[in-house]
Amino acid sequence: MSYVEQEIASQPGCWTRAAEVARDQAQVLPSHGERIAVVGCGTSWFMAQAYAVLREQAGHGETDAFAASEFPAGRAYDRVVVISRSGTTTEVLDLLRALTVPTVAIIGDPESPGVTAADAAIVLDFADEKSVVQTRFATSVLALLRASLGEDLAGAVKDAEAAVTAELPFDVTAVQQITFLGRGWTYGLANEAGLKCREAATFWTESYPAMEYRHGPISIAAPGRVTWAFGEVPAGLREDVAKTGATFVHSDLDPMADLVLAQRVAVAIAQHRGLDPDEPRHLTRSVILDG
Ligand code: F1P
Repeated sequence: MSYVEQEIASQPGCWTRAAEVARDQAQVLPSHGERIAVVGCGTSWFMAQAYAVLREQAGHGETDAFAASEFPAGRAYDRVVVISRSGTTTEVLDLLRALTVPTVAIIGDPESPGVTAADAAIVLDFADEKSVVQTRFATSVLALLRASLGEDLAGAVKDAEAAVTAELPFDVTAVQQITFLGRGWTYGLANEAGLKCREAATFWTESYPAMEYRHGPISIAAPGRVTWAFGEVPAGLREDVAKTGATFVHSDLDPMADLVLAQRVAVAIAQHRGLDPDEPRHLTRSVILDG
């Protein structure tokens, strides 16, 4: 079994531990009412997107999400939350060193420079990964952040237990393309699901806010292709996809558990293509740029 498969399967237990960390570390996480930004790169950025929507919707305060490289210098935030598995990503470290507002970093590797570059660090070493392609670190961070907003994750954990062994929702040996959709916080999950398939399987995916799909991207839908919606499905969307001949995929699982299914689809497509998902093309565990 590949490392990534083992890491995918371990997510339910990691989420339970992450929710415990949220309780233990409540004093370093953003306070109620603070205006904050959340940043990361790649997968970590997509988790930032999901958390930003959840926090604002839960009434905890204005929350923006940015790719670390696109952080708008000069904006007034009370705190910046940084997500990085490696704690070595260049854009993340550059930003941490440049910021003058309080920072908290959520990091996988306890020995990394990100831990000391931030004013406070929460280390999820139990969720760190051998794989290049992130799965359990990302979802454990989001589990921690959801728990910090007062969510009970027991249902999500139960759904994840089902998702690690459930039958995949379509034939991965026949699918040509997948478009992932989400609304609100699940748009970040859709972005992450799309990235997973590109990274692990060099497979063509796209991702959009669900209501944007009919504004052009639906032209890609066709027999042999899949449209996969996370969370709330806009009225009429299922029917509109059916008319194209594409397969519509949606699950009643917690959307984070549905992401587990998408991670498994990414690995299954890679294996079908004869690729090793632990050795993704052109990728490294962390992007460390010269100069
Ligand atoms: C972020 C990241 C990963 C991506 C790749 C390169 O890393 O962009 O999302 O899969 O491995 O690095 P990190 O800052 O969370 O360590």
